Amino acid sequence: MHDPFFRTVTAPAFTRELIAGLAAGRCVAIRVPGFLPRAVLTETLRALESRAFDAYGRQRVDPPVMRFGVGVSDHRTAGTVADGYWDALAAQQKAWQGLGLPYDPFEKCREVLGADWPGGVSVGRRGGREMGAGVAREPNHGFQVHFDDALREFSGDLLDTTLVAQFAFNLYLSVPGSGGETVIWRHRWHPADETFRIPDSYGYREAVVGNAESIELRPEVGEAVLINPRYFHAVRPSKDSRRIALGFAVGMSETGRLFAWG
Ligand SMILES: O=C(O)CCC(=O)C(=O)O
Ligand SMILES: [Fe+2]
Repeated sequence: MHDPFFRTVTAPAFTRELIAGLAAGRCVAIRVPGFLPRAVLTETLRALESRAFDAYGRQRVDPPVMRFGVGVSDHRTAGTVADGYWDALAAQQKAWQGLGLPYDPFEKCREVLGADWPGGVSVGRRGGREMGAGVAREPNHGFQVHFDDALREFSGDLLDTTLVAQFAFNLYLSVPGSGGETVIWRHRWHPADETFRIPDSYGYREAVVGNAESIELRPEVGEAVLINPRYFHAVRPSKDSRRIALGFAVGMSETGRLFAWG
C-alpha cells in the first residue's frame, strides 16, 4: 500500500503553500530545479573545488563526509552546543571570505528559499548569537541511514525560539553521473530503532527501516531540495565525480518564522 502523502513535489519555486505542506506532512520533499542562476553555481563550485575540505568527526561520521564550514553536529556535547562551535564559526567565516566570492551563497539560498514566505528565512540564534549559516558537504562515500531532529539531538530548544517543524535544505553544486542518490524512507524514529544504531555513529544499520516505503531522489546540478529529515534518509556512495552540496537545517518557529542553521 502506498501513502499518497509520501511523495516529492517538483515546482518552479518554494511557495508558501508547498513549505506549509511539507511541515504539515502533505509531502516529504520539495524539489526546485534551477534554484540559483547557473553562473552563481559555477562560480561557487569553482571556488570550493580548489579548497581543502575537512572531514566530520571520524568516529561519529564513518565513512567520512568531507565538508567546508562548521556544522553544529560536530560540536554537540551532552545535548548542548559546546563553546568550540562559536570559535570554529569565527574561523569558518574567514575561510568563506577567503573564497573571494562577491556574495554569500548561503544568503542567496535563504533569499530565494524564503521569497514567498512571510518574513523570509533568517539565520537562527542561540543565546543571542547567530548560528552558522550552513556547510558545503561532500558525502562521496554516502551518508549512513539517519534522521535529523534538533528536538532529540539537543536538550531544550537549540535556538532562541521553539521549533514546530524542521527541514533539511540542500543545493547541489556537483553530482556524480552514477550513485549519489538520496533515499528517504517512510519511517520515523522509534525507541526500538536504537538496537540498529551503529556504535558511536550518527547512523543506523539499514535494516532499521524494515520494509518501509521509500523514495529515491537523484539530485541534479542546480537543484535545491527541502526534505523532512525526521524521516530516515541516506545518501548512496558516488561512483564517479564529486558530490558537493550547500546544506543547512531550517526550522519553523512557533510564530511561523523560518530559521536556518548549519
Ligand atoms: O545530501 C543530501 O541529499 C542529504 C544529506 C542529509 O542527510 C541532510 O541534508 O540532512
Ligand atoms: Fe540528514
